[in-house]
Amino acid sequence: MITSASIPDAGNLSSGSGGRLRNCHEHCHAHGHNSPAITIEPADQAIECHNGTCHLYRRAESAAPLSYQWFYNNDTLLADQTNATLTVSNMVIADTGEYKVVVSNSAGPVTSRNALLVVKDRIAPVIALTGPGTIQVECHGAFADRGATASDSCAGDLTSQIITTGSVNPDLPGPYLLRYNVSDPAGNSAVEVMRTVNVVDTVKPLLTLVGKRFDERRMPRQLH
Ligand SMILES: [Ca+2]
Repeated sequence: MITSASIPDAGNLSSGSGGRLRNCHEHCHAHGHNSPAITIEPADQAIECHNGTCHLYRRAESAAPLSYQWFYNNDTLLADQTNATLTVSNMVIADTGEYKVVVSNSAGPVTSRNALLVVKDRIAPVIALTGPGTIQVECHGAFADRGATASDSCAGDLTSQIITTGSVNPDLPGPYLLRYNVSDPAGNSAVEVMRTVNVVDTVKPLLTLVGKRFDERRMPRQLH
């Protein structure tokens, strides 16, 4: 059983891997035990899209000065990531992948294990009404719904994805309900937002005479 982690390429070692141990011993001897000694490997992590900051940490010890270089998916060099800790903010779904670091000193490089970093979108979008939540429309008047907007911390503007249900008949007084819903690409649904449209009749009826207008001057005298 391996009790010490002060062995190069510790991520590839196990208690039953005799061949790997032999390779390690050869490597250690070749470098006079001066290669970086690994004490902590970077761990797998799940990060919230755009809202989390990733910290991948690898601890290595050596008497000689150490240098670090992080890589993405094995061979993509992250030019600005040259510290023991990889720190990345505002990660997007496409940043999901494997990250490793190569630690070097004068005796040579040592490569960490690949840490799987999964960027997830677990936050629902938010819908905001455009205009008031309750609208009054005069019967037979014009009505045009101003709709709503939707935004998501990961997917961005989802306004075009909003599904509106319900309808308004401006020619028939009564209350009408419009519902707005949207989901982000990860399937997180926003809290439903609603708008009430009250079609009202507030205009008094207009009476129009049909025929001749009544003229009291032409009434019989006894009726005065
Ligand atoms: Ca989201």
